[in-house]
Amino acid sequence: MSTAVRFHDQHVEGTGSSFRDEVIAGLGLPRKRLSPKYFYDRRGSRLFETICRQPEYYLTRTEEGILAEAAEEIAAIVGPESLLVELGSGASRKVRLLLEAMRPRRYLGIDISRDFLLESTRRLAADYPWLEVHAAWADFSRRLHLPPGIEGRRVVAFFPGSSIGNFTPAEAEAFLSRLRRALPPGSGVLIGVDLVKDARILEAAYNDAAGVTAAFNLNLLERICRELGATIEVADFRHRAFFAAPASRIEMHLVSRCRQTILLDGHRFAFDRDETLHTENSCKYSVAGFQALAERAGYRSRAVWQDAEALFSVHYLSS
Ligand code: AVI
Repeated sequence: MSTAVRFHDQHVEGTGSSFRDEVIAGLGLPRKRLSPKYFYDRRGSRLFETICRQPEYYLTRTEEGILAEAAEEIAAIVGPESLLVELGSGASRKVRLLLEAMRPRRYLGIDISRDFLLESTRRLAADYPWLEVHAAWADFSRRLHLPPGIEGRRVVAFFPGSSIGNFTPAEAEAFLSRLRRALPPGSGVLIGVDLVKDARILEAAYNDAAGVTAAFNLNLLERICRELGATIEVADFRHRAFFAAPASRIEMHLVSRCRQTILLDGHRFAFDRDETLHTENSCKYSVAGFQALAERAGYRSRAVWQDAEALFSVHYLSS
């Protein structure tokens, strides 16, 4: 088997224009907001990797612990799959535990961050010469389909990290039903879901003492300046993350420290002092609450794993 990665360019919409259009639309709303998918340029992806190593950010190490402990059991339940698809593959570290236990024939990593995707899939191809490695550069939150030539096989989708929490529950349900329709019948989904818990633990995870989450949030404004040529005084914004109990979610915002105006492509967006730009929701579920959501999307829950402190859960769903 060659160690080359087969690259599939599915980024048909063109990042630049859709990013610009969404920024202009989001800043024009009465309650300004932007999609968290725009965090992940090269710098944002690197900052996210650093967040995952912060002591307060329990999600990554807890999910890795669950996967390490349950990998053989997961492989036995999931069965011998010919294709493992990772959604939002990022640094592709957790998937190594699954690859080693499941030994699928093919791996497909899908990510919105092109360079990061290429780096991580090249590393997988080098480390697992028995594996056929595919990389698809795509925004799977918008459109989801397997690249030609690898559709129609038995598939397990791996969606780690509680990225499903970055959708609202309604969006998560719609996304899971799209995923179910995009994969061949009998396919499964292995999905990491962060659990609702004491607000202090949650808030600490999104306000790390080293300020990495703050830099990740502010990088969105820097990216808008870098890529879209906007004029923004980034230092006049600050990071804010808090647990909104009624919606069971962490909300991240960028708060304007003063009255100011952002200039972009002839548009002017005025901020009052303390006005916010809402940049992310990170929804937290109970196990039963997530299972009910998955059922509404047409999935059945086949198995759930949790850590001893019930911080995080990993679900196996199939249709
Ligand atoms: C990728 N996603 C699941 C992370 C989360 O926890 O919602 C993104 C993140 N935002 C701030 N810290 C991490």
